[in-house]
Amino acid sequence: MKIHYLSVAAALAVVSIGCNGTQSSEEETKTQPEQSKTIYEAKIDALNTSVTGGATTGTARFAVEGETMTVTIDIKNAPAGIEHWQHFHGFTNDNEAACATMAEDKNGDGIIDVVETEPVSGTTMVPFNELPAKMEVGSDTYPKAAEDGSYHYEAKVSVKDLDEAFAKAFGNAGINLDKRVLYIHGVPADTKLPESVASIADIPAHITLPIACGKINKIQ
Ligand SMILES: [Cu+2]
Repeated sequence: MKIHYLSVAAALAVVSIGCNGTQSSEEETKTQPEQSKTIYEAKIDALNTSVTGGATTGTARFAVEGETMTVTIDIKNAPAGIEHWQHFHGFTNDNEAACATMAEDKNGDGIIDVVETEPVSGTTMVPFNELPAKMEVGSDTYPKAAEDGSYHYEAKVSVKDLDEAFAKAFGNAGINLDKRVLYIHGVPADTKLPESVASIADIPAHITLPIACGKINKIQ
């Protein structure tokens, strides 16, 4: 990354000399670090409010600067006192993921379960728990909502480590954040869910039940 950055700066310097003399090359170099920051955001809206009894909402921000991606997720009004699984979901081809709507409730039980999200949202990809780059979806290090249903999550992720783990799991798809959606999951274990609510692998449905989703967009 550093070598690449230097070569860009050098190329700009050469262009500057060619066009305007040497004066502007210093300015170009100074503005480089700002330009190398890429920011993605997701506005997170509620799903399955008939189960949660309230609208879980929030925002997520992914700031990629050089080798590090800083992820911050702020959630309000989630079921209190429990951990909430959160991941970006997406497709391993070029397709752009979208958040599920009630149109995806194919079995008509009034609940969008995680399996029903797959046709529009793709598969579970990267977990936002203690160590995202480990890509261990089934973990107990996801954030826990406070008594008021809010939580703040923040993680610094090595882009290189995440790229490598992602390639191992999903081949050449690439992280491509702006083709992904962020899901927040989880209702209390004693929530009465119909038998028709499906889950993935042998994970109980109350853990994987989607409670909010946001499309990730590149904003800078
Ligand atoms: Cu998920």
